[in-house]
Amino acid sequence: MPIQPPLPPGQHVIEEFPRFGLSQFANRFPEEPDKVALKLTGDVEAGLVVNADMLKRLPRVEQTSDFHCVTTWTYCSLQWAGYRFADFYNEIVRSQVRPISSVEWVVFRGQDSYASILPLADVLAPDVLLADTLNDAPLSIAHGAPLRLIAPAHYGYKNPKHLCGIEFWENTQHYPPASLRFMDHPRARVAFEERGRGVPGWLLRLVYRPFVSQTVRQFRQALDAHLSTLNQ
Ligand SMILES: Nc1nc2c(c(=O)[nH]1)N[C@H]1C(S)=C(S)[C@@H](COP(=O)(O)O)O[C@H]1N2
Ligand SMILES: [Mo]
Repeated sequence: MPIQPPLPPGQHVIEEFPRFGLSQFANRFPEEPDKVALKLTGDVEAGLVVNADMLKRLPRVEQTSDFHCVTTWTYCSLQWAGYRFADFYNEIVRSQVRPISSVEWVVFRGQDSYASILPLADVLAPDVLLADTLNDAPLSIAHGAPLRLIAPAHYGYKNPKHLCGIEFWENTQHYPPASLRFMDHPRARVAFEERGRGVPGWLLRLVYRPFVSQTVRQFRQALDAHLSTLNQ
């Protein structure tokens, strides 16, 4: 057996990668899981809608990373592929959208109306991807079709699925958190156990852990029901 590197604080490994999230999103699904249409707005000089062909001009990258949910589960060694956010920013955003120089925050929005925010400096890290495949297959509806953010140094809630919009802002006033304020740390770095805001990470472990199995079940049942309506 290879020696496993230590897990981040308070995490444990699970054997299946679940569809997961806040329960109010269990029954929401992308309307267009096959079509990339990323609306870029915010404190910018020009808006732009980016499609799959525009992304294809960027270098493709592959990356294997672990995925850490704030509720304490970790799924190891997922193989994502897509585009580096930094390449997307440097090649498309800087030249065609032209954010004002004081932009510091990036808001990511999903087709299911989920949203998350991260500092621009954090999403320019080389391991942050706009991913469109997982383990060599196009992203499924469960895991983020058609495109999702992968930011492995940050908890799962900073990795929005079904991306349809990215906004570049000077401050955080345009961002309504999907969850309660204490649940939404501005950076949410896994290594520093930044699970939430104003509450210690070790305490949130204890608060969240009891809800994991029922959430997994709820998300699985909702997906099964959704897929059966699609197949009718
Ligand atoms: N669009 C969207 N993105 C989302 C969520 C969601 O409900 N909707 N849940 C977040 C949370 S809390 C987690 S842990 C991960 C789960 O990703 P998975 O369903 O691929 O396991 O997605 C994140 N991104
Ligand atoms: Mo999560």
